[in-house]
Formats: sequence, structure tokens, C-alpha cells
Amino acid sequence: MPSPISDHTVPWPDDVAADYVAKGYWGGVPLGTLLREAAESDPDATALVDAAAGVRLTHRELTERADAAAVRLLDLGLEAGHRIVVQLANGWEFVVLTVACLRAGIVPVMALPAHRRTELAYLASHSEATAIAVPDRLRDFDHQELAHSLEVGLVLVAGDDVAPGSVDLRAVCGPSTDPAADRARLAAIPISSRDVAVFLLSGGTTGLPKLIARTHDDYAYNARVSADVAAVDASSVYLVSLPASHNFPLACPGILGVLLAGGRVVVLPSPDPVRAFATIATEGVTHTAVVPAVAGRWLDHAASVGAQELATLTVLQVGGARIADELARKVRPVLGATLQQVFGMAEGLLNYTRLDDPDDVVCATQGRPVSAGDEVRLVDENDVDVPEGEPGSLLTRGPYTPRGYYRAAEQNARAFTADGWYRSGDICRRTSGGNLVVEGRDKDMINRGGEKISAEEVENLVYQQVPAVGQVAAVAMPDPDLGERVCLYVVPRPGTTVTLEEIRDAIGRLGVARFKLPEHLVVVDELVATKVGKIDKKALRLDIAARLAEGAPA
Ligand code: OOB
Repeated sequence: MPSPISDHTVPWPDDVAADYVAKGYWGGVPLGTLLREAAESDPDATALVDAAAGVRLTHRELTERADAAAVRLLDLGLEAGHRIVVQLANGWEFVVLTVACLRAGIVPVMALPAHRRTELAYLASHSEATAIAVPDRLRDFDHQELAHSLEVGLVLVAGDDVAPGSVDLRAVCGPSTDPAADRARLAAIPISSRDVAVFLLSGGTTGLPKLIARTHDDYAYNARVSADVAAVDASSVYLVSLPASHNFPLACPGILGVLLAGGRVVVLPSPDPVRAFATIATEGVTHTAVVPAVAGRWLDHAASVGAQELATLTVLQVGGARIADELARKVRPVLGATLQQVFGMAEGLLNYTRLDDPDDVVCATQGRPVSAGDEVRLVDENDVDVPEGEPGSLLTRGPYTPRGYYRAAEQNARAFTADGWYRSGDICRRTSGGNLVVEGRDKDMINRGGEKISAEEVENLVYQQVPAVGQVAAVAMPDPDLGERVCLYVVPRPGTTVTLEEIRDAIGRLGVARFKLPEHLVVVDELVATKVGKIDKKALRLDIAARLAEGAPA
């Protein structure tokens, strides 16, 4: 039996929680119930479109399928409070399964399709998952085989090739035979709005990823305020092309915010511009969310073929990494949509530019907190607030920012202050208009086109797998397309040599997400240390930027 989730979470203090209830941030209703209620306002409207799979579901059909799936999961032995690792491509099954979990109180652990053995084994064991949902194959990788080798328990598989011993996820997510009975069965499950609804993955600064336990109250609020600020309503059509298990496309406002508003979700497996543009045209997409690297590709594509297909697109949300001001300024003239910058984090705090902000705010800032309940401080290295307008390290608390990671007392002592402020590690400046500008960061992370990579995790993998490496440091190197990529500085052991290929092969064999593999290697005789004896990463970042500027081969 998995241990109760509440044994390992850090709750908001009682008086703070009471305040969030009194102010109406926390509604006291579990997400599954809210989603069912939202679906009832116009049950025959289309809720979900997966064109590749030929699936179109109305709100009624989605609700009934989610209820039926919830009941089938219970029949398979899962219970409210159990955890299921969800590693699915963007498809209708992801949406039905997620809603089903929320209805049954089963907690999805939102893994990424790119994750491999190392990440999945860790997520499954750390969350004490009793089930995993995967595609059969994706991009030539056999997810089903890997899932079985993890010995998690139940393996649910989405695809045509469901092996003996796997459960057919498409059948689990199929139509209901008795909607009223399903509903009655689910109504009997006691789910508190204070319970954990989903586990998100942290952007990663430590050796292993951390789990962020988001409650029904906090995540429903996250989705609801985000829908308001993005002007999402029942007439909205939202395209999901980023990996759906990321907080941004899941709930900012994403899938959950759009469904709660009675709108329509359209899923696509990737943000490739040719397909995305065609889908926007056929489905009448009004809103979508992308990372800056994708925004760049869409701008290039529109510059060559025009943006006629984007006629219905009113809001383009861009976040996950800093978009260059020049790129931001092209969005409206080239794509014809209003840009909304989103500076968010799976840990909670969301900043948005508002749709009616002047161009200078929209194009040159990352917006301001979405909720009046958000608290933000910008501090120096002694946690003292910096003067207004100066850059400082961002600390935050609020109604949808949990007070600690799941089962991570040691990391929590570093990542949170004693009075519950989360240290985001972003260096920001506040403009006179109250908007934040992200100027850098003081966390050891590499942001590769919005995918976050922990430098420490990469370094640990290299030390474990490559004996010839005496000392290693992973740092961000600037990249015109992705913003940053992983660069390794290595001091080989005396008498040995190392190559980038050897290192990539060694880590790759272990099974880690490919986006974490280093893309550039600099072999050096020594790594300079700071005064306190740590490797001077700032110097290394400057060094690689200078080498690239001088035309070193990338
Ligand atoms: C989003 O969430 P995560 O958890 O993958 O990453 C959070 C980190 C932030 O701390 C910051 O370092 C960076 O990603 N970031 C940005 C940014 N948006 C995120 N840095 C500069 N400019 C931005 N606009 O990335 C995320 C979560 C919800 C909504 C949107 C993004």
C-alpha cells in the first residue's frame, strides 16, 4: 500500500488557508466536480478534438467517458489517493485519463514523453505509484516494454499494440455503458478540495526532479484565474501543442482552464508550424500557448507563407523562457494575434501581461502576478528586499503556490524560507508599472527551449557513467534557436581523453530524456573555483559565450 500523500506534503498554515477560503480563492469543490458542472452548461458543445485519432467528443461525452474510465480504474484496483505515472503523447486519452483521475481522486504524476528509465523509475518509486500509463511506441521508442520493466503494477497502454499483461487504455477511456451508475459510484468517493489533485514536476535544480503536490483548491484557482486573464470562455477554442503534462498547457489556463470555462480543447502531438497552422484554420482556434523557440518557428513560417490560416487566433501565450523583445514585437504584426507573456512555474506563481496592456508592457516585460493573493519579493543574497527598480531574486507565496515539495525535507530547507516563501531562483526587476522583467537567474538550471535541465543532475550522470571524467560542470550555452543548450566543461583524469559522443552514449545508455544530453564539450585543465570553493559557473557561462562569439564550432 502506498503511504498517504498527506504524510509527505507541506500544507499552508491554517490561518492562511482560512484567508484564501474567505477571499474566495479556494472554492472548496474538487476539480472533478467543477469539471462535471462546467460540462453541464452546454453538454452538446464540442469539448475535445483529436483530429489525428479521428476523435471529437462533446462535453457530455467527455464527462461520461471520464466517469466510466474512473470507475474502470477503480475496478482495476486503483483507489482514491493512489498515484499513477502518466506519460502520454498529446492525444484524447491524456485528457480523458486526467479528468478520470480527478473524478476518482487518483493522483496523476505528470511525466513527459521524453522521459526514460532513469526519470520514470525515480518518479514511480518516489510517488509510490501503483500504475503507469504510456503509449505503446512513440518515435521508435518502446514505452510499453520500459513500463513493464519498472514493475510498477498496472501498465495501461495507449496504442494499437497492447501486449498481453497490459491494460488497453483506449478501452478504459471508451464510452460508458451506464453513465448514471458510474456517476453514483463516483459520488460516494470522499474527495476533499484540500487533497492533492496532481503531481507536477519541478523545473529541476537538484540531482533528482522534485514533485509538486497541487491541491484541488489551488489548481482549480490556478486554472480559473488564468482563464479570466486570457479571456477564455465557452466560445474559446484552445490548441495544445506543447507537451500536455506541463503546467503551462495543462492549467495556465490550458486544458483544465478551458474545460472549466466550457470551451473546446484541440490536441496536436507537436507544434510543427505546418500542422499547427492548418489545425488553427480548420478548428477555428482562438487561443494557444507556446515557448519562445516555437514562437520563433511560427513567425518564420508566417513570414514565408503568410498568416491567413491564423485568422481566428486572438491570443498567443508565450512563456517557459524569456522571449526576446524583438521577437515579441513581431507577434501582432506578423501573426495577427495578441501576445500574452507568461512567466510561470510549476511551483505556482503565474505572471501574465494583460490583453489590454500597451505594447511596451506586452513586448518588454513578463507581466505581473495573476492573483491579488500572490505575494512577490525581490531580495538580495541576504534575503533583504532590494530597492524598487533594482534586480533581485524572486521569492513568492500565494494561494496556488505550495509551501514545500513532496517528500523532500532537505531540499525544502533550501528552496523555501522558514516562513514559506518559495525561492524561484529567477533574478527579476519590477518596472514602475508593476510588471516583472526576468533578467537572469541564480539557480543552477539550463532552460533549453522551455525544457528545464538541472545542471547537478547532468553532472551526477556524467560522474556515474564516465570514469575518464575527473571533474565536470554543466552550464548553459547561448543558442539562437532554443535560447540555451547544455554545455559541459570537463577535466579528464590524467592520461585519459573524453569526447562528447562517449559522454552522450554513456548517459544515453542509462536511459534519460534526450533533451538533457550535453550538446557541446569543452575540455580544460582545471575548473576555476569561487572564493567559497564552488566551481565558478558564471565564469564558465561567460567563457562559452565568448568562445561561441569567436566562432568556435558548436
Ligand atoms: C514554466 O514552468 P517550469 O516549472 O517549467 O519552469 C519555471 C521557470 C521559472 O522559474 C523561470 O526560470 C522560467 O521557467 N520561466 C521564464 C518564463 N517562464 C518561465 N523565464 C523567463 N521568462 C518567462 N516568460 O516554465 C511555466 C509554467 C506555467 C506557465 C508558463 C511557464
